[in-house]
Amino acid sequence: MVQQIRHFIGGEWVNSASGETFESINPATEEVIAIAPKGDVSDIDKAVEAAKKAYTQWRLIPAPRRGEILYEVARILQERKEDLARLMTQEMGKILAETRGDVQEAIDMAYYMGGEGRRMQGYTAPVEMPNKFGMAIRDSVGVVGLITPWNFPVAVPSWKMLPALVAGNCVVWKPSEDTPAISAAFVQVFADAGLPAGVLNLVTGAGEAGAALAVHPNVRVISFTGSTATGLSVYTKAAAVGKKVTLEMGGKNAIIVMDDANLSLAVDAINWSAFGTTGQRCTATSRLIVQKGIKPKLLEALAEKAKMIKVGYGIQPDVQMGPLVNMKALNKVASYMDVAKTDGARVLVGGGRADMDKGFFFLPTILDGVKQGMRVEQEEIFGPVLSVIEVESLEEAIHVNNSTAYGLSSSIFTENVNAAFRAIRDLTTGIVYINHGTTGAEIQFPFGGTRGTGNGMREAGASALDSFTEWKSVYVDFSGQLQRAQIDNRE
Ligand code: UN1
Repeated sequence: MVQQIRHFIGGEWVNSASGETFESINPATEEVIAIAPKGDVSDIDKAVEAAKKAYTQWRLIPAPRRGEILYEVARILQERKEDLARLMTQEMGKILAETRGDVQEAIDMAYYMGGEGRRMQGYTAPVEMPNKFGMAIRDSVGVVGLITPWNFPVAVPSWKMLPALVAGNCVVWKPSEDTPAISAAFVQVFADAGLPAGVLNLVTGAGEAGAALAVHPNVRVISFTGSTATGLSVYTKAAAVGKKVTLEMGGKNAIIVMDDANLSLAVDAINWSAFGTTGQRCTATSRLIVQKGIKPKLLEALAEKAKMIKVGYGIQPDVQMGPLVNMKALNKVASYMDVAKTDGARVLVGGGRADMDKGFFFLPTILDGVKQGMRVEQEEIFGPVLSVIEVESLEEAIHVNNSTAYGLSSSIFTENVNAAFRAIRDLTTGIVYINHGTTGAEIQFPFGGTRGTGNGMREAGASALDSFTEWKSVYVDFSGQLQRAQIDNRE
């Protein structure tokens, strides 16, 4: 059955002003699962108007009460977890175990941010004058615009909308055009949890709607997760009109395996981090930097494991890896096989489409003989492709890890505590793992990357509030008289 999706604006499910629609395709079966309105400037205008109107009331609701609505969001998500997970698998392809995990991240975040309703910590500091009090408090910013990707269609939006909402902002959300159905189902949870009309608005569609949101004069903040090309374009447009922007873009994450590593631990972690979610995580491992001594044994074990991965429709319980999200992604990943061969790399495992009647399936792929600086070692492929780079030493491994345009996540497998701590000090990524793969970040710590991965902001943890609040410094003079020796005319 094909679902009919609508925008959610001012508490109502509505069609596009233009009447134009687009299809959402199941990447495993190529069936149309939903038809959604293609939002444009006028839909964004209406959504921002609704959000602006709702903001006058929402900002005045005490933060602990706002937090209680988020607890209710968490409870309903828990109740609908299985249904949401299945819909997500149908719409974007990752396997059920992963889509359940995606919903769980949003549940965790809803409880965490619900708790921020009773913290939202600012600070006080002593002031210079007698009978005077000073404090810095977090204030809401107004209407915020969220632009999110298809690969974590519930978790990643939750990292943005939950802190935005608890801080007292109203939201206009433009999700990826690959996932309108799961986005609408997620918004329904907020409506059912009692979020007032207009506080959260959904406009489905493609780049046109996102670009309109990025430049809208009544939107103060844009938070974006997605491809580097789109992120930089959103950033440029939004910055030109003075908005605060949070960006989370590409990754080219590596696992370093030292000669003294626990082999079976490393094999499991690499397999999961490289091929889990079909390699379509910004945190996925796409480079294996391996010390010479352990390389033959490690590659042999990895190749054996990669060949065993059952590729297929993620709704089936025995399937371990789903399809790529769409035909464009499949063509992109496939095109990198020629790039790899031309540059002198060798396909050890996989290297092509999986043999299926339908769907955008690609085999788990390991490329050996990759050298630092090759395109497959530098560019984000966003598929199940692992490039293997051999190194001599820890210093060389760290150098290779740090020499990309991105800086999201990195990992080292070693049993040597000195090597581990040197790596913590010298790996220049926003997230570092010791004896664990590059995926699996938890919501209570800052999430984000250095260099081209972002623009210095962080999501998740208490730092998430930085994107969606302004500091307000407050001075209360209770002396009852004009005090002349102020800082500005002190002798
Ligand atoms: C992403 O791919 O955009 O750390 C997010 C992880 C997940 C989040 C990934 N918790 O792999």
